[in-house]
Amino acid sequence: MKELIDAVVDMMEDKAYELTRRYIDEGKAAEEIFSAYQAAMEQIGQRFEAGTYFVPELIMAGEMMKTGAEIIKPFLSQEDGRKETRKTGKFLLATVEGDIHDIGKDIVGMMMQVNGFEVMDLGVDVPAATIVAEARAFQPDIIGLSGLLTLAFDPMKKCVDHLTEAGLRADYKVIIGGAQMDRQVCGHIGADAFATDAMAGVNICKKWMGA
Ligand code: B12
Repeated sequence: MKELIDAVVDMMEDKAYELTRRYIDEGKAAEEIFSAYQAAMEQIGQRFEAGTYFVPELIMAGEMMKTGAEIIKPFLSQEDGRKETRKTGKFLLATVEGDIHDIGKDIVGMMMQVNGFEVMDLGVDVPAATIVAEARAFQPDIIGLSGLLTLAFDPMKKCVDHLTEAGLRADYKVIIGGAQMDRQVCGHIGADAFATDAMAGVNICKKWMGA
């Protein structure tokens, strides 16, 4: 996978998609190809922090990740092998207010669908009040909040607090996700669980649903 990671990190768009398709043709697991993109994003983030990459590179990286995910997507359901027709549960998903990162969120939404969840995706930069209102309407089993910025912690907490104030907290499980999440952040926000990768999140949600 190193060749793919390097191609993404070096912004060699065409080469990255060509390798993605080739790996799929060779029968490599879609999950593994995903991980390569994620590893590349990690390196791009480090270059951004070090001041050698700037916002245009982040934007380009975002586009590459999305296109890569589109190529991989059809093979994820095949990989699952047993496309579930039974509904696992209802999942409401949003990137919280102040945060516009949506690549990870979209992957989570996609993985949830592949695993039988009915997903409602509210998009990015979604205020807590909107999430609570949409939860009342959609009646999900689980609310998934995404955020990549440390600045997203407070809006996530606000969302959980709003649910509590509305007397709805016990009605939903809340899972938060994003690379920065850990047990301590989860406790501060008052979520039921956290995940730093999509599959871990899916497994927690499936367990909650007894699936
Ligand atoms: C691409 C990118 C962007 C793109 C986003 C494009 C898009 N459409 O999403 C753009 C250019 C817009 C961007 C903007 C900014 N970014 Co940015 N960005 C990134 C980068 C390089 C990759 C993120 C990514 O897509 N990763 C790949 C996905 C697949 O991984 P993921 O998001 O972690 O998602 C996985 C898991 O976390 C989990 N997950 C995610 N959500 C959820 C939700 C649930 C419910 C569950 C269960 C799981 C789950 O599952 C996913 C799949 O496995 C990261 C660096 C990094 N290493 O993360 C910086 C990074 C997140 N950005 C950063 C910053 C600072 C910014 C800006 C402030 C830059 C600026 N000066 O303008 C702005 C903020 C804009 C805003 N208000 O949100 C910092 C954040 C630092 C911090 N501590 O807050 C990072 C960490 C870079 C860095 N090292 O400094 N960014």
